[in-house]
Amino acid sequence: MAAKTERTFIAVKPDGVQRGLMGEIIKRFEQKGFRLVAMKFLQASEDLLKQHYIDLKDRPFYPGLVKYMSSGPVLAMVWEGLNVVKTGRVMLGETNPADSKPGTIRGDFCIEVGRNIIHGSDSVDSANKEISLWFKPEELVCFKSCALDWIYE
Ligand code: DAT
Ligand code: MG
Repeated sequence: MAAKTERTFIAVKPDGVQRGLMGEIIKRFEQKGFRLVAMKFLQASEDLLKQHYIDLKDRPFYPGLVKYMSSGPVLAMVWEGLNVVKTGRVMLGETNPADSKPGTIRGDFCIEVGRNIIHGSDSVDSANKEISLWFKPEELVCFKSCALDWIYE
């Protein structure tokens, strides 16, 4: 049961929001069978985004990345399920959309690495860090999905 409660942080970036792709992205995670735990639509502050991407602070694209991510609202979400971190990354595709296969979100909806429309945690550790950075504990919603017994053996 514990494995099924793994959680990941997914965010639709400002370009995904502006391009009207929020519903499509929510749909993919929902239809896959993952459970929504939290969601909020917000204009993230530069401080929050700097912290979110702190591991990349020495990369040349870091200032541009923070500027792009703060250029408009983002849709921040927490999704839960068996291996959701790894499977979520597979659903996203590669960091560079040019390397992403058709059928993945980045493979289907974007072209350049600096406008790759979606974020997903890359490990369980970073997922936990990102979830606590973006959400208060009381914003995470616990409920038993009635579909659970039809999704898991
Ligand atoms: P990911 O978002 O796939 O986890 P990452 O954590 O390495 O990739 O980088 C975070 C974001 O930074 C990525 O989604 C887009 C941007 N980025 C990464 N590499 C880049 C590059 N070489 N040039 C411009 N932007 C880059
Ligand atoms: Mg990353």
